[in-house]
Amino acid sequence: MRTVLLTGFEPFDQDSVNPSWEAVRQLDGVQLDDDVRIVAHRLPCAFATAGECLARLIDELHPAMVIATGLGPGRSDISFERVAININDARIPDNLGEQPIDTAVVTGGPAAYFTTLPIKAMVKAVREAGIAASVSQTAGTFVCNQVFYLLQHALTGTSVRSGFIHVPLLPEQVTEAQRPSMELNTLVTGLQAAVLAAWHTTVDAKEAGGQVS
Ligand code: PCA
Repeated sequence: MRTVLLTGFEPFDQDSVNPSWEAVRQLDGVQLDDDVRIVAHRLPCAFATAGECLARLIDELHPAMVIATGLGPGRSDISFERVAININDARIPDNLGEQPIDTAVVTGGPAAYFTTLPIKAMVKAVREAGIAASVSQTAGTFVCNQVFYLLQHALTGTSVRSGFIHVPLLPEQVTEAQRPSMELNTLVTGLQAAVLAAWHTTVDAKEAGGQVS
């Protein structure tokens, strides 16, 4: 049996839930094919421990694909990250009180890594399920970007594809009316469609997903 490792994060910044973990935990054990299933794990929201935790999971599980997810407060759709950059610049402290400013994720590492997931096909699959999705050109500079960078760094040169997805807040987390959110069930359905598309797509779709600045 092969494994697709799906991770979500613990809550951070005074939130009591993190929709990324609430959604991926519901996909734990889901079968993608006869011999492939999703295994879901939660990562700590801390610069010092998140990467270690992910590295341990990769060592133990030998996954055939890895998709990390996190909350992007302010995101209005399921967003598929294109690029991880080699910088930590935290606007708020992480869950261990650490707030790195302008430090490298990996000293001497490349400036950036691209996702190795077929993100255009994944966006398409989620939209076909009637759920809002887009390509995102930045994963931020907090713990999610760090984990995304470390993930791509660890798997570079292997055949294991990997990447990162940001999800919106849940409706119950939104106090100001104008902040976007997405229902948990919608997130679960969207993420499942995305993971399935990733698993079954080797050559990405050629569809516009960029932005004019
Ligand atoms: N979102 C944060 C870190 C953990 C999470 O779920 C981020 O976007 O960096």
